Amino acid sequence: MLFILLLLVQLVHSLDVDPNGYILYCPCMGRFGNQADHFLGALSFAHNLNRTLALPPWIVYPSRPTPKSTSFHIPFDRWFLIDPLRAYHRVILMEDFMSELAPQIWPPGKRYGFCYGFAQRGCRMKDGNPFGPFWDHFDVDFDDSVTYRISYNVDNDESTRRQWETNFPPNRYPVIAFMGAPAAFPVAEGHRHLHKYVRWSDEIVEEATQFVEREFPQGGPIVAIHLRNGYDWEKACTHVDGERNFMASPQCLGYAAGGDGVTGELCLPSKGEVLRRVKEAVVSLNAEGVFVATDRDPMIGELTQHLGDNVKVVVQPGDRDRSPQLDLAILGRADHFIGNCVSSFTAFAVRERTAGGRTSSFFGFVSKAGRGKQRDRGAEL
Ligand code: GFB
Repeated sequence: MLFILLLLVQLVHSLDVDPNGYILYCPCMGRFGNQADHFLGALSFAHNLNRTLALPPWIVYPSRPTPKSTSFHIPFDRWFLIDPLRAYHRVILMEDFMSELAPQIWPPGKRYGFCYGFAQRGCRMKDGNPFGPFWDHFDVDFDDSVTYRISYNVDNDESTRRQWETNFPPNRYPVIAFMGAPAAFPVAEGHRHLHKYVRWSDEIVEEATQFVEREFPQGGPIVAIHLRNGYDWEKACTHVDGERNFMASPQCLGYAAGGDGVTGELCLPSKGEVLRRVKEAVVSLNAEGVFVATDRDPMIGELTQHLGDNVKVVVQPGDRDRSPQLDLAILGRADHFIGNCVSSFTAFAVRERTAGGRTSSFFGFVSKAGRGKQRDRGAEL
């Protein structure tokens, strides 16, 4: 009887294994916005290869790192729901994959790390932070490595997709564990729409709802802004003038060649530009308040003075400890959003808003349609 029961348990378990195999990867580039861009590409890649995607934890870098804590790991489902993703493709939490399936299909001794190119000494899957701590978090050591030179871009490209299948069939390679995300940065234009499957967890939604109801009790329209003005950003923006695109800027400048190019004002908008654009939006919406998300200077004094006492300007308390996810969840739901075109943090909010049919604009940038309107207004005057 016990034998039959064990057999049944094993049978049920083996049904859980995807015969098409799995994709694992370390979200080892950049912080949250970068990782989210990569996530959409990885989701599409897994979908195209028809392998289940293991949802990696988010890697967070503490604002005050110590030698013992240079990065830590937040399970994917702490911030996002899993079921909406399943409407698009098969996914499993990496934690569940490692505890329930890895002992059977990816046991020690069969763990190959995959990396692009001709790495002479193999893939150094665990060299440095965040690579080492990421795999250590799951007690993974690699037994060997596989290098490949096939593009991740398999959208509408049947021959590249077939190369993946032929070189790495699931029966020989049930798990492809990548050194980094099998995806482009910034996110490919054709993958942006996948954001509609990315939904905040109930906990984050509740936190955002409470914050908005507490701070803006009249329930009137709210303008939200992202002021990316931290020290790393100031440095990154110093040499952007003349670049055709820089980091997430295709989100406003476009993916095609021959756009307007990046300017200092687009990357690190002046205070004058911020005040002017926020006032325009507040007046046009008759907004009750402004929510500011920032990694450094929220400009509360300047904004309050410029907008007058009837408009409440709010920032999360906490200075360096403001929650990026709470900020993003609020940016996603405001009546209008003005962000930083070059930042992938802004890009997350913009994609969420687009998926929900809400409007966004960017400091230092006026779209072609907007330029037309400006011209018309000029002609009317
Ligand atoms: O999200 P992220 O990849 O966007 O990295 P970028 C910026 C990080 O800074 C966020 C914090 O993940 C947050 O931790 N941060 C930025 C914020 N803006 C805000 C905000 O409004 N509120 C809160 N609470 N936190 C890239 C980085 O950043 O910039 C790269 O990923 C590099 O590593 C590059 O530093 C210069 O695309 O803006």
